[in-house]
Amino acid sequence: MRIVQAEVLVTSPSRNFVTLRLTTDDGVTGLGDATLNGRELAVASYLSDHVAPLLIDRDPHRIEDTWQFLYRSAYWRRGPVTMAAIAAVDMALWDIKGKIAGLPIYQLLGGASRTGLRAYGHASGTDIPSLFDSIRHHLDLGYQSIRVQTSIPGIKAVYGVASQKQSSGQRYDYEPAGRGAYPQEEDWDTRAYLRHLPTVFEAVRNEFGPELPLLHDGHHRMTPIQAAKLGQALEPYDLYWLEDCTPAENQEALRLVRQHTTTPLAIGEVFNTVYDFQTLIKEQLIDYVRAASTHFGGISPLKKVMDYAAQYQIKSGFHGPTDISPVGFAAQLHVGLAIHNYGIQEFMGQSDATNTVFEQHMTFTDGYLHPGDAPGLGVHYNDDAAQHYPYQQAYLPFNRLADGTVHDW
Ligand code: GCO
Ligand code: MG
Repeated sequence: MRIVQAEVLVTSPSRNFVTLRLTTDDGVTGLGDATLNGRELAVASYLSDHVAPLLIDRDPHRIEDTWQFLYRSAYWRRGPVTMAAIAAVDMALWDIKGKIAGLPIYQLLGGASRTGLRAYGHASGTDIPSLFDSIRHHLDLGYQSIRVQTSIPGIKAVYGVASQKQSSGQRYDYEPAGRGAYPQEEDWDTRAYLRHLPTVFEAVRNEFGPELPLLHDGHHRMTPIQAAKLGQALEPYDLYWLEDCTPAENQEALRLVRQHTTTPLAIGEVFNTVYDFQTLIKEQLIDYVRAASTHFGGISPLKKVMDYAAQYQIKSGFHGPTDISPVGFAAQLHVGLAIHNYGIQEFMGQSDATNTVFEQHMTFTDGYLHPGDAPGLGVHYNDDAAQHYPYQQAYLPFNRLADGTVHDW
């Protein structure tokens, strides 16, 4: 069996997505997600200019060999562009293998370790009443775990707080990169944030009780000592996790945070390889691995990092915003169902337009996700729907402090 075609598909139903589709000489197709929010065309070029020609005539069954070939033969290792491209190939090959075997990928990874994948949803509000409404709305949708993000008095726009509905009535939230030729500038004040956030969690606990698992995303904005202080301040509210409390390319920073707080820590959505987690896992400085299949080289390395993490009782919390396409999302659901050390899965849901381009077998019932039992990933790419949505340039926002200094967004 050999690969005869490698197509790079770019579409923008409500945000940009990059998808790789491989076809074998028997006509079996496999999909892979290569979406890198705000830098999509770099991955599309990496794939079409440098990877697709190397795949033609290869045996699609040789997943590990192809992964190692792409990783090592490039010489230049790691990085989000490279690893998103390799991820797409890896997923597409697993998809093909599953279709040939007539099995969903989770069966090829060892079979289901649970009946469903507990998911958390994103509640946010510009003030306490709107935050409570958002939490209630998510509980109505079936979510049993809730991420809480709020506006901060004195700060105009904050990551994670949904905007108003667009006048068109179309779904709109903070997640898609803003369409246009330049990133939007937002403002930030860490001291104001550190003062305000514990009061929000106190209000939420008072209203919703002690049981509901609550999460929060610090989005890389704190120094280690600020993160330690926040973790400590949030301890009375028993968070499920505090995410990305520091910019974690400095893994040692987490030692300091860990010394000061028992609030569980989750990190890794911007990581690309197991090496980014090496110290964090070995020294048990985190509790949840936030990698996404799409930015971490695909299904194969995601399974490997979780097997490594299992030795240290560290669990999964895979990154699942809308910039992980339904293809990448399905890939990590299959991994999540198979591994023993599953923790929780982030799930925002995609727009209707996205769901017409990517036809899926995934289900979300009573707060639990399941990838479905279709062979392979269980996702079909609808070319006719996709062609209505050409690529649109888009950038994530960035932050400046009051004195004009650029800060982590
Ligand atoms: C999350 C992430 C996202 C990122 C996004 C950037 O926890 O879901 O922080 O919201 O901001 O993936 O493209
Ligand atoms: Mg995050």
